[in-house]
Amino acid sequence: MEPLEVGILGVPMDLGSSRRGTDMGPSAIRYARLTDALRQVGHRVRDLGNLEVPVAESLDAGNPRLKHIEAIEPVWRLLADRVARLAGEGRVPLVLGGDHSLAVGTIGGLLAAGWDDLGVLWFDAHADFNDPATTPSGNVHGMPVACIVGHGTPELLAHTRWLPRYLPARRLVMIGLRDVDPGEREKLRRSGIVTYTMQQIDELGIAEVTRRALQHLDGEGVRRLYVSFDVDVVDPDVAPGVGTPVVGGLTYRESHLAMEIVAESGLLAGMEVVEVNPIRDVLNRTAEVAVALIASAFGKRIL
Ligand code: 6HN
Ligand code: MN
Ligand code: MN
Ligand code: MN
Repeated sequence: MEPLEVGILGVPMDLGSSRRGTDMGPSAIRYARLTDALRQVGHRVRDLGNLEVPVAESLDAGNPRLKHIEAIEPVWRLLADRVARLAGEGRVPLVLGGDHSLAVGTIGGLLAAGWDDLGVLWFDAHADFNDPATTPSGNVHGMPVACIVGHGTPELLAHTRWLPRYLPARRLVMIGLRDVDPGEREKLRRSGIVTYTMQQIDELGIAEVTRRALQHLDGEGVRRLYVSFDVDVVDPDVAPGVGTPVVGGLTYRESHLAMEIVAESGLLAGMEVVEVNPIRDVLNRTAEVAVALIASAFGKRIL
């Protein structure tokens, strides 16, 4: 991989989740020596620090079907500005979460930067395609995909009016699904989003699935790839420090192979790693896995 100018941005947010702790994700990932790992691969790295995010205890959650949205939306807008600026400077944004709701800000920022050839690989145990009508929890980290592609109730989409446009649903591919809520299922099937469940990964193998996903995005005109990586896609035995663990996930090597294939595609233009929750971890194991995965996505090779 060519040496890149990587810009790291932390988003210490857990307002989109009902469990505290993902606000400490950026620190945990930095503590696992992220910049060293990227520099060893040959990239130039600049860490721009963290965004300022309100603390849950200082707020009222408000609407129980859209908790903390009044505090989350300003974070989205701030994050989108910062990501658009990074992209405008020719830097590759690397965003550290934080709960997955932040993806609306990062992807919104890339759209604002004029990335018309953008496609997204969404690694996640969950579909994150709920809206206030379907949510079982009221947690916004279960809704970012609905916001990004503009499929949701007007109440939800009212909070996305600052987006320059929505991402076409066919430019987002989900990999690793194994926990989809009943209300998400039909909506997802009709959405145009391409999905690969754990069953398909078991049958086809992660290499074939990742290649098919990239091939599909290529056919949609995607030339810049953004990886939204929810660490709960990895099996909880490997990555226990997450807010919403689901058994039956990717092995250590499957998740790495997917990132190695992403690197080989030559299309990686940005990445976020979200839902690392050090409070629930065994030592700092999940952040260490996250750093190893980032290194693979950014071109680290075994030989
Ligand atoms: N995440 N589908 C569940 C919900 O509450 O909507 C879980 C969402 C988890 C979200 O892990 O990013
Ligand atoms: Mn409102
Ligand atoms: Mn997620
Ligand atoms: Mn998830």
